[in-house]
Amino acid sequence: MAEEDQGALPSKGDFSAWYNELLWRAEIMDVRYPVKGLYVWYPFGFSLRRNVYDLLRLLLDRDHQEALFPLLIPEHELAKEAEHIKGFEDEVYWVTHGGLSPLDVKLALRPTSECAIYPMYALWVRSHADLPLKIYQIVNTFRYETKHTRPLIRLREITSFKEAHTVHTTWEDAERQVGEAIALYREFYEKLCVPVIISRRPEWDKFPGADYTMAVDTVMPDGRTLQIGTVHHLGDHFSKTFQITYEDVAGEQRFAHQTCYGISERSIAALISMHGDDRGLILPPDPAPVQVVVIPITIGKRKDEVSAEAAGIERELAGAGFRVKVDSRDIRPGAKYYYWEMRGVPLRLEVGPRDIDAGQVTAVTRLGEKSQVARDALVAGVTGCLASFAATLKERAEAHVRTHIRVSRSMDEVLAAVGDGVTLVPWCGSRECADLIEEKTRAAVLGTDVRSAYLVDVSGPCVACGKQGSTALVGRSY
Ligand code: P5A
Ligand code: ZN
Repeated sequence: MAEEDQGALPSKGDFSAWYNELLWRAEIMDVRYPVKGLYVWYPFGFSLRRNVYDLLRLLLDRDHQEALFPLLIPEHELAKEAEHIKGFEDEVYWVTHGGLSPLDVKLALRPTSECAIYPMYALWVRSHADLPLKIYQIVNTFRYETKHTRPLIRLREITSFKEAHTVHTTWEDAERQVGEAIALYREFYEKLCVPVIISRRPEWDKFPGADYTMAVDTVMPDGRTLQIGTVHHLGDHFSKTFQITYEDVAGEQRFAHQTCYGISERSIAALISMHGDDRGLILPPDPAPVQVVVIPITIGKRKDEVSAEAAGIERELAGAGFRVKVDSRDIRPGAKYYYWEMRGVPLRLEVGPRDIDAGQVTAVTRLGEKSQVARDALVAGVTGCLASFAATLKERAEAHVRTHIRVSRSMDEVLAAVGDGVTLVPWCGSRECADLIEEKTRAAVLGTDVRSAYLVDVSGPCVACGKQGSTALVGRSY
């Protein structure tokens, strides 16, 4: 990297500008691909993606199986579930030709894979002994989004769609799975140090074809929410459509009950946005592509000695399982600091002649906390630095969300709160009142049954009509 390239990022206070600039400066995404809503992962971004999705796989692999279904869905399968197709028809890309010949059956690029997977489930599920069935895949999906597209946030090709599809004997068993999926997503976001708010989406905002939808939201730096995961109870709607039946213990044929739940690269958008600062990315140790960077301070004579020391540190840390890199490029240390700060590396180790003489390494976290680590207790020292760094990141993120959730008991208070955050509001549950709130504040009722560490019960007169209401989450979202 030429040192001339060191422009400053826009301040994070201007979140949109900051986000767009960071994506290319930190080499996450290149937005210059000539199709709207499609973006390119740089190698660095892709290694971040791999680490994030490895964490997700690890959680799922406890009791799910990974599989892979086709990208193309025949029109007659996609059209089978009436509500589902109604929800997606405006967003589907169609393949109509093979070469120059029109196809007999139009093929959809999957907007999500219910209609690719469930015809196969109808063949696979025979008996209660086959259930529960829990399968996931990580694939690209296509949605012709008409709202403003944004890298990692609103894509027309979602490149990293993790979708799980489960089949159960009873509605209650599927509901238990909804709970397990929420717990799994909580655990996933803990590893990314991203605080979440869980709620039940209003009827009109549920997944097309679902009984109900539980959503996982986070609060972005500008106070708008981002839906970073959803869990849907599908009841027996799809099993009736696709004839997914099983023989119960008594030998009767019964319709199965299903759930599905998904996460996309919005998880990475949240990770980047939650923690980053004016100098670039800040990554928690778990997903960071490089966890520790070693910078040899080789000014002066003892260059070889310092290089050897840096190499020894790298060997020892790599041996202990850390993702570590020595930056021995022939540029100023300051330029290296800038470079690795932009890429969010949690811990920088500096080694110079003075450190060698003192039997230590200078450790600086990406949040600027400096300490000395004894060379002969390197692994323990680095482990400690990274753990306390992760704890601080989590605390910082939680403070952000905590200070951006307010309580409102009137429309004016809602209006004031949603300018830079979300708010808990008494709401009677009616569509009319939700519409009125939206009209007056440009913020939507995101959900009820709110589950968050910052929850306050605000049951009382609905902010729109004054009838008895219970706690709803209201905010402007991406
Ligand atoms: C659940 C998995 C589904 O599609 N079918 C299989 C269900 N749900 S969903 O809510 O429509 O999508 C799941 C999550 O994907 C993210 N997402 C997107 N991310 C980026 N760009 C998009 N255009 C996009 N659309 C949805 C959301 O986080 C959503 O919760
Ligand atoms: Zn009301």
